[in-house]
Amino acid sequence: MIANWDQFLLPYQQAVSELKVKLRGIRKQFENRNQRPPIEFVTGRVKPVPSIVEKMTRRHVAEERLEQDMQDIAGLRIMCQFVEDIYQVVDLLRQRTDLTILEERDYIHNEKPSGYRSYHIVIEYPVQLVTGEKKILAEIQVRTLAMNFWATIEHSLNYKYQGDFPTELSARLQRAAEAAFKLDTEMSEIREEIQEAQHYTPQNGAGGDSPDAPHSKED
Ligand code: 0O2
Ligand code: 0O2
Repeated sequence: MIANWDQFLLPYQQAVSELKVKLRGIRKQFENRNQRPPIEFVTGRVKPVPSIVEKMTRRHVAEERLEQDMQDIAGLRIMCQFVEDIYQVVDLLRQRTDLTILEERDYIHNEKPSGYRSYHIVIEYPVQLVTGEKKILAEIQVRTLAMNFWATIEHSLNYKYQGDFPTELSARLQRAAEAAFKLDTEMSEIREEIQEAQHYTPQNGAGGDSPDAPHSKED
């Protein structure tokens, strides 16, 4: 077993801290330009040692392969208001030169059997250590607030059942995940309607003298 976990995990801790600052910086930049940020908030964690050891056993990951084969020792989570924001964030990440995207998994269009939805990105990220540069893997999960609400509660209920929910509960959780996704879709549609209404002014839209014509915010 790894003799010094603190030493092993140090580059991962550094990566999580740096990436939290960088990803929160995206939000700040949008705010400074008076634009709605596609990022609501960012969290991050280094996987606790007992969870790493449990996953190594479950996935038959040898100690020598841990760095390559366990992609989520460093984990970042980006929460967004709307599903469209997720894809905007993914595009922004693709353009960055300080990280390399290795894998993308779209669990939004291909939800997991549990009902879980999120967009997962595995990156290679270089950390600068006193011994030189070290490239580590990190997993970024991008999800809406509704997806996060479902995943957080399902994850905590999982502890109770150790991942083995009775069939009836699994079915209810799947239905709850669908309800959360419907809410996401509805919120996006409401937002689109509001945006359309704002663009529809007597100057640029037809029927300006109709009593039913929507008014822009400036009216
Ligand atoms: P801000 O400026 O308010 O966004 P840190 O010490 O902050 O680096 P820590 O304490 O480990 O990191 O926290 P973590 O778990 O990485 O992230 C917590 C951040 O997520 C906090 O932001 C919370 O405000 C934010 N957060 C958590 N849950 C919610 C939520 O439901 N809604 C919103 N809007 N934000 C949430 P900070 O650090 O205060 O920064
Ligand atoms: P944590 O830190 O507790 O969140 P595997 O880990 O074997 O399931 P893989 O291929 O390593 O799968 O990665 P995958 O499926 O892309 O992402 C795994 C992570 O996605 C999990 O990490 C969860 O964070 C999240 N996830 C995947 N499926 C579900 C689900 O059904 N419910 C919830 N709540 N989260 C899910 P860990 O390992 O659980 O770590």
